[in-house]
Order: sequence, then C-alpha cells, then structure tokens
Amino acid sequence: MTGATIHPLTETMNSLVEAIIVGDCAQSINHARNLFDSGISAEEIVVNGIEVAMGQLDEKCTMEQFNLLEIMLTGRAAMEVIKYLFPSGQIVTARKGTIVLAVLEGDVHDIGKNILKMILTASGYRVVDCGKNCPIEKLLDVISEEKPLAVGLSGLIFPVIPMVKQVRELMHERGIYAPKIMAGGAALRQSSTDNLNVDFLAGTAFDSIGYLEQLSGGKVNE
Ligand code: B12
Repeated sequence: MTGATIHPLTETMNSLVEAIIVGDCAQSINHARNLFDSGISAEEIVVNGIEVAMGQLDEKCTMEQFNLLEIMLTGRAAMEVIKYLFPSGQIVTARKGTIVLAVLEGDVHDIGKNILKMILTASGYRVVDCGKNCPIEKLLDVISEEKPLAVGLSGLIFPVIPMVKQVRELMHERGIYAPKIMAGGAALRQSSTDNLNVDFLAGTAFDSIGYLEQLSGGKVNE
C-alpha cells in the first residue's frame, strides 16, 4: 500500500512550523525563504505557518507543558520570520483591524505584552504598541488617533490596577472614541472584569484571539 504523497511545499510549511516551535530562528527563516521563493505569499506563510505554530504553542500552554524560555524562543523565531517577510516593518495589512496595546505607567514588565503583540500580529491584526510604563494620557491620545477595534492592557504589578480602572471613564470624559478593553497579565487576571471596568479578562495571550473574532464577527478587511 502506498501512502499519500505529501506536496514538497506542504512538507516545507510543516518544517517551518516545527522550526518555530523549537525556536530555531535560522531554520525558520530558511524554510520561510524557500516557501517565499517558490511563490507562496507572505500572508499564506503567516496563516499556514506562523499561525499554526502559535496554535500549537497555545495547546502546550493549556496543557502547561511549557516554560518561559520556550515561549520566548518560539516568540523570537516567529518574530524573525515576520521581520524577514515584512522587512519594512509594515506587518501584514490590518486584515482584521487595529489593536492598541499598553503597559501603564509604573509597570515595566513587557514580556507578556510583547508575546501578545506577536500573536496578534501573526493572527492578522495591526498592532499599535504604546510600550511599557505608558502614561494614560499618551494611551488616550493614541486611542483617539487610531480608533482601534480594541485596546489591550497588560499589568503585572498591583499598583497599576487603579489606573486600569480609570481608562474607560477617561475615554468617556474626554468624549473620544471608546473601543472595547481587554486586560491580562499576572496582576490583572487575579481581578475581575467588573472590578477593572474592562470588557474582557484574558488568562493567556491566545484568549484574546477568540474574543476579537467575536468582536469583529469574523469580518476581515480585505
Ligand atoms: C520577569 C519579571 C521581571 C523583569 C521584567 C522584564 C520585562 N522586560 O518584562 C524585571 C526584572 C525587570 C522585573 C522587575 C520588577 N518586578 Co517583576 N517579575 C517578573 C516575573 C518573574 C515574570 C513576569 C513575566 O514576564 N512572565 C511571563 C509572561 C509571558 O507572562 P504574563 O506577563 O502573565 O503574560 C502572559 C499572559 O498573562 C498574557 N497577557 C499578558 N498581558 C496581557 C494583556 C492582554 C490584553 C491579554 C489578552 C493577554 C495578556 O500573555 C502572556 C502569554 O500568555 C514575575 C513573576 C510572575 N510569576 O509573574 C515578577 C513580578 C511580576 N515582579 C514583581 C515585582 C514586585 C517587581 C519589582 C517591583 C521588583 C523590585 N522590588 O524591584 C520590579 C519593578 C517592577 C515595575 N516597576 O514594573 C512582582 C509583582 C507583584 C505584584 N503583583 O504587584 C512579581 C509577581 C514577582 C513576585 N512574585 O513578587 N520583574
């Protein structure tokens, strides 16, 4: 009995997924280059390579079969492929909309936010990153300017909680466009959506994908 023939490009795509999962940047870029040179579009590589790898990482996270180093290495390999595919920095089109991210003033933890940024980017969102230690005023200005689908706040230390609670109120006070608010990170996820005055509280970065799909009703700006 002969097995089904696997198309060489499918094999290369599978190898790309594996290389990203094990965090091998050089191999990841090699496979991405081979695919690209064979006529596979950057977007297809994102959807069928990076997004698939992120899905597998998500499964590992759910089963708690991961460690921080592994997440960071996988994240770095995915970011390297994205940088290779989109050298100008204009990562994918805002296929699914814009998301503004921030870690508010006083908090310098940004590893989780950076992972979230990578996952959102790899999933087809345009991310505007306000960075860590971000003053609320700066965040409000960016929201007003970008009119995003949602804003994502990451918080690792308890002292940022009062600031997170104010964001919605301040958006209304200033009469600016008020998108849905997602929150996450070790300190915030111990609270509740009501207490934080946010719309969605995530356990992991991947949780945001399902929530955002609901928000956009699966609509894609193409
Ligand atoms: C690494 C780390 C640091 C690094 C940060 C490096 C960096 N660039 O981020 C350094 C060394 C700088 C640091 C400094 C400090 N730290 Co520190 N740090 C940590 C540590 C060990 C890991 C945090 C981390 O990166 N986790 C891994 C990431 C991947 O997880 P994550 O952020 O939760 O993100 C995941 C999800 O939550 C989700 N997510 C995150 N945000 C969001 C947002 C949205 C919208 C969504 C959808 C999802 C999402 O996505 C990620 C992947 O799924 C934690 C301990 C811990 N267990 O959390 C302490 C910890 C956060 N630190 C702590 C403290 C106290 C400090 C210091 C004040 C220490 C000091 N005394 O100087 C300082 C300064 C802090 C400041 N002003 O901000 C405390 C906070 C206590 C509290 N709750 O208030 C902790 C909990 C340690 C402890 N047990 O005491 N720290």
